[in-house]
Amino acid sequence: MNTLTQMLVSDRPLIMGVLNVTPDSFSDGGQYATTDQAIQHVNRLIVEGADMLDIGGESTRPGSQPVSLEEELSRVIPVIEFAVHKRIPVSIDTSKPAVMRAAIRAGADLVNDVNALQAPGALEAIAENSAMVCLMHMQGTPETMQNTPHYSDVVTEVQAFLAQRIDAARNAGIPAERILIDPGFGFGKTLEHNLTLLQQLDRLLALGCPILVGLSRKSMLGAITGNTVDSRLHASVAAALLAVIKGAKIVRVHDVKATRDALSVLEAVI
Ligand code: 9MG
Repeated sequence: MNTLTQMLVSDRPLIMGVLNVTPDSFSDGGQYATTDQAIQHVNRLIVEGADMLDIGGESTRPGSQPVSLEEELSRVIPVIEFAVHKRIPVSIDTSKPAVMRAAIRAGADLVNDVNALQAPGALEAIAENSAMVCLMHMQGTPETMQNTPHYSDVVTEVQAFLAQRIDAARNAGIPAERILIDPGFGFGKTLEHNLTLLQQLDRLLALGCPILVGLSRKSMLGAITGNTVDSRLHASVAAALLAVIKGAKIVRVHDVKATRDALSVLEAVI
């Protein structure tokens, strides 16, 4: 059993620290765009108590533009190699099969795919390796997803999509123990959709896979509090705690230390 698998079977909620090696991600765009800046941030996230890191080289924020394979690889691979050397489990945030393969070769333990392995060759890239995968729900694409999100019943539809992607993954030869799921807060959802999903997150537990959520600094928290993206720390911590109480196993966060402290209090009580 590797470190990530061991952590997943523990009772403890896990913190995934976000590291966007990009010039344009929505809340930290440009801060860690060079390899040196990104490596310094790896060290900081580890000191603050991250259980794993999610390293991405292409922004998925609403309206973002795709980047080339070469550019994405040059952004993420040196940072993954450094994180692996520091012995922290690494997730690669990508939807490109070639990046998945290169990241796994460099030591990544998890592929975080906001496109749920729907790209041609993505299922095979995971099936032929032993890495885990996170299948996330999104309505539309990052370019267009916030234009007119629409659902008759958001929880039922997200659940049905994730069930279908779990089936596709299993049919491709990926065992259930290697699959995580994520409702995709903010990915083709209005504030009301996001709130309904958070209220009813525990319904997704019926799918039998650990739940990962990303709420950190998202627009829904800005809509609730009126705060700009750089002032959403407290709302992000509250949202992470709520998600864990509603059944999330992993919270994907920018502010690791504050989330770690809040989860320590929660764990001391429950
Ligand atoms: C890359 N990324 C941005 N937001 C995310 C979220 O909510 N979940 C996952 N799995 N990845 C995300």
